[in-house]
Amino acid sequence: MACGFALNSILVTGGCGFVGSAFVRYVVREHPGVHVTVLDALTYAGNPQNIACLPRNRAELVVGDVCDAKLVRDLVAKADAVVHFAAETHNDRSIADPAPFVKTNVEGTFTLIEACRQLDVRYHHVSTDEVFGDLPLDSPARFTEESAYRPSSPYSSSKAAADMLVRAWVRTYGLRATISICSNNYGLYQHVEKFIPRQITNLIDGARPKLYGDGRHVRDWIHVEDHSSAVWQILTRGCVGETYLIGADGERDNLSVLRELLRAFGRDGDDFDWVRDRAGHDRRYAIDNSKLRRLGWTPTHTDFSSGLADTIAWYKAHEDWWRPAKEATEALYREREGGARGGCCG
Ligand code: NAD
Ligand code: TDX
Repeated sequence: MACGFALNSILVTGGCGFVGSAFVRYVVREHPGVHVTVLDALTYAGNPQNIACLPRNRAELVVGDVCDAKLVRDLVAKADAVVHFAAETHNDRSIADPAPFVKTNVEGTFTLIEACRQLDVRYHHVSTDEVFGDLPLDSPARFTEESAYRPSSPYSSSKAAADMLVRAWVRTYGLRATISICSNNYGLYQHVEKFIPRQITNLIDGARPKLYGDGRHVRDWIHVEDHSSAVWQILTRGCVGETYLIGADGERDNLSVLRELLRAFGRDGDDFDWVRDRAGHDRRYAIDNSKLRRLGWTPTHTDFSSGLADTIAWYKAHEDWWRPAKEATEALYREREGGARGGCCG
């Protein structure tokens, strides 16, 4: 399988979301010869402000759906490569209403890979470590490229289904594709529904953070900038047909992360609410990133405390960005949590 790839023009789906927009900003900043076309449906999670600072001659936004086969084909025809971030991404939403997850994550991926195979365009698929299900708390095991797919939630099963389509298109049609599987991202521009921004914005508002279950669930945190550089490395240096795991050795349990946030706001370590656990809540994720390191990638934002401090500072300075989504997000959470107490103290 061929390694190494040069490009002038890329199509990035979901480029107005958290991770996709970080990638677009990264490419515009680090790779001046590359033009980016963003295809984004601007769902509740997409915000054009995330890329508004970029020059129009470098990054152009097309508002549309990845399930729109004609639009997708027209855009793929103009690109040297496609990087597919667009997805429905929140586990809690997927439990409440799985339909959009199957539609966007499975049918959207199908639409893109069909266009890429018909036009013979290089395709990079962005996936998540949640496709592997979870690991026990009391074991040093980590996910590798050989781990079995065992997704737990409607979200992760729709992502796993999409990965399977890509793998089959590689083998059957020779689609020139790579897949990356990343752990939990944190950083600027993350929607306030997700764990870290939800708690930061609660603390800014003087409200109590919310912790699910017993708080011992472990996530392997990576800064979104490191995810961007890893995707670029795989897109340009990765071997077609291969899957690469992305992670930065950042395992932390939710209670420790929450206590670090409370400390940063000068609040007592117990000043939060235990709330009802997520159904099917995965216990632990952990990534073995050896294969990607062998490809020449190393994470640079490895000081989690300093990354978290920068993230807090950004949310404090950008209330205009997150405020419009906050109340509606908390209203959804109030419905989900229904006043119930958590598994630990409830
Ligand atoms: P996000 O929810 O912040 O953004 C998703 C983006 O996709 C939004 O801009 C939204 O408008 C767009 N979108 C949704 N449906 C669409 C459709 N039908 N057509 C076109 N655009 C559509 O998500 P994110 O956290 O940035 O995640 C991006 C990708 O990275 C996803 O594929 C996700 O599975 C993967 N990923 C995320 C993380 C993480 O921690 N955030 C970790 C690993 C992998
Ligand atoms: O209020 C909360 N309290 C809480 O304890 C929220 C919103 C979450 N949690 C817990 C649940 C998880 O154990 O925090 C952890 C992180 O939750 P999320 O931010 O919802 O992330 P997670 O479910 O781990 O999935 C994330 O990482 C992988 C992204 O949302 C996915 O899109 C990505 O694929």
